[in-house]
Amino acid sequence: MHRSSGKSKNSKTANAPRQKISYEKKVDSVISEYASTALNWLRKAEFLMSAPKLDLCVEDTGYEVAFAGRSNAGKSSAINAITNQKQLARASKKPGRTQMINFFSLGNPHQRLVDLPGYGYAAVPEAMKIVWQKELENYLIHRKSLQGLILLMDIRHPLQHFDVMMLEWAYSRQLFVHVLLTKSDKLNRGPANKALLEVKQELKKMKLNFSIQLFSSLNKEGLEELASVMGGRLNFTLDNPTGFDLDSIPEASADDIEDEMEDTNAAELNENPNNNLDQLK
Ligand SMILES: Nc1nc2c(ncn2[C@@H]2O[C@H](COP(=O)(O)OP(=O)(O)OP(=O)(O)O)[C@@H](O)[C@H]2O)c(=O)[nH]1
Ligand SMILES: [Mg+2]
Repeated sequence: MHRSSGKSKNSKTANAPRQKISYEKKVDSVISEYASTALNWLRKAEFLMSAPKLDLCVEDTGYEVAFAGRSNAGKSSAINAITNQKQLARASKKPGRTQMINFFSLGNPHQRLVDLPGYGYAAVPEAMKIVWQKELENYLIHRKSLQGLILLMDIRHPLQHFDVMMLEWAYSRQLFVHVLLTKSDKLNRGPANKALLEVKQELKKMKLNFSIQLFSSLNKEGLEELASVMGGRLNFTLDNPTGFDLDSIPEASADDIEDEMEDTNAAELNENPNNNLDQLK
């Protein structure tokens, strides 16, 4: 029997795969329309304020998603990547850069993302570390608008002690967690996918049904997937992209934002260039 090469325009077998591909493309395009619109929306991010403690945070209304993880995991860089802004959040080679709870509005003050100080930073004096951890804990326990966490782990050192504590604690509080395995550019494709699979399996073993993805702020891997998750959790819809009456909210001027940024810098505490990462075990 003559076997079709699969290239003939008239053959049924040649048409079949083409139909399947076009169907898949249609489904993908629905997903990516939401993801790319959400990504555009996230680009509206503006610095709102920094707070050293829960009482001083912005009003606890609307929806908030916080970026959490060990110091140096890439939280501030991920916020800059997802919002397509170079210096919205302060990223640094020196661990412990983010020392306050930093709020960013997304087009209106009722939908926010939050950059949290990293945990596991050894070089901070013990007394200060205890104060920070208490404040972080207060925020995580009492913040009503907090929908959940984007939990970042360096793909080369996932699931360290505090990460597991954070995951279990979030589960017990019924907060969602979306895990980012960050700095995926540091590994080749094979090892990166292997790491992803291994962490997925570990989460499954712990009976933690959280979503997870690869992410790189450097080469922008995973932006759309993250934008989709954040949009969903922050109540972003295509029909009513903000969900709020924008006219009723006064906009901050560029000067206000600059002033606030300067205040934040002034308030940031002792930086020691000799600091090393505390490897939590
Ligand atoms: N190669 C690579 N480096 C990254 C990536 N993301 C962050 N980094 C680097 O990792 C370091 C720490 O990044 P930050 O974004 O400041 O980390 P952080 O989690 O906010 O740290 P803290 O504020 O200390 O909690 C910086 O030197 C970044 O340039 C990435 O995707 N790829
Ligand atoms: Mg930071």
